Amino acid sequence: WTLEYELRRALERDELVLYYQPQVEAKGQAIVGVEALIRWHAKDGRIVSPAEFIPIAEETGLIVPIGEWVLRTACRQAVTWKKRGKPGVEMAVNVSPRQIRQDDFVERVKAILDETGMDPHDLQLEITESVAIEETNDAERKLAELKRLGIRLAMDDFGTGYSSLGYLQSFGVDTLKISQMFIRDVSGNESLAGIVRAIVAMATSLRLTIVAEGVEDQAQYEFLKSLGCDRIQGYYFHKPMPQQEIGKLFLESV
Ligand code: G
Ligand code: G
Ligand code: MN
Ligand code: NA
Repeated sequence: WTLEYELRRALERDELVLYYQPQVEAKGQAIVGVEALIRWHAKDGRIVSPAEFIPIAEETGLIVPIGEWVLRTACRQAVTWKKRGKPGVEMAVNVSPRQIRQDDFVERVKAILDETGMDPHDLQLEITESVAIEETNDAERKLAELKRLGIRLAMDDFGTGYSSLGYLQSFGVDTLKISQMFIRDVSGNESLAGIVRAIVAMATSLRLTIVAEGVEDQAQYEFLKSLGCDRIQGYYFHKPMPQQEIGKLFLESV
């Protein structure tokens, strides 16, 4: 498959880059975290969307080396920012079910922490509901081991999959990310607003940190803040941006 071949080469030729999207506190609007988001900038100028290549990476298994590169790069970046005097920013990294399925997943994550000097307390792994469905026991054990190191877990795109409350509990999820699917049209849509209210109420009673994703305007922001969402991630505050830009943003705010 050509895209598979090109993707394999992209990794070797350093065509993959990480962008970082800030997460702000709903109340004070301070940046308290960033999510690492992969981008493919081909040497010939083409930009391929992750929505296009991540599914292929998952199918072919390339997500394993790519995911490892993402984790290593994101940890390195977080350590660099911290050394330059920007502490307290949590780094959120997406991990795919396929990565977690590796027998030595825990060892690989530990090796990256050691190699980069990353403090596990600064790291959050974003998992999806499909992890819970596909490999319960095994994944549960591995994630519990990572949590013992201080790593936190976020359930990504909450509400779009099976959304089992049991999984939130058995996986020891710390953070729930409300899918942008619900946020996009929430203003003036009572049934979407009802879903979001219910998710927030449930997450609050489970004492989870709540992140609303895809917040694009003030009305959405005000609504989510009034419900008690802890953090906001979305274009209304910050788009995903390259390392240099976010470095500047941080230094201005220290
Ligand atoms: O950044 P953007 O909205 O274009 O990302 C599109 C999709 O790609 C999202 O579903 C996002 O979760 C996924 N994605 C982005 N970066 C990574 C990554 O590093 N690893 C994995 N597994 N998925 C990612
Ligand atoms: O990992 P996850 O599937 O949650 O990926 C988040 C995706 O959402 C990223 O691809 C990111 O670029 C995208 N995104 C972040 N903020 C916004 C936003 O405000 N609006 C829209 N449409 N997309 C966003
Ligand atoms: Mn995510
Ligand atoms: Na998401």
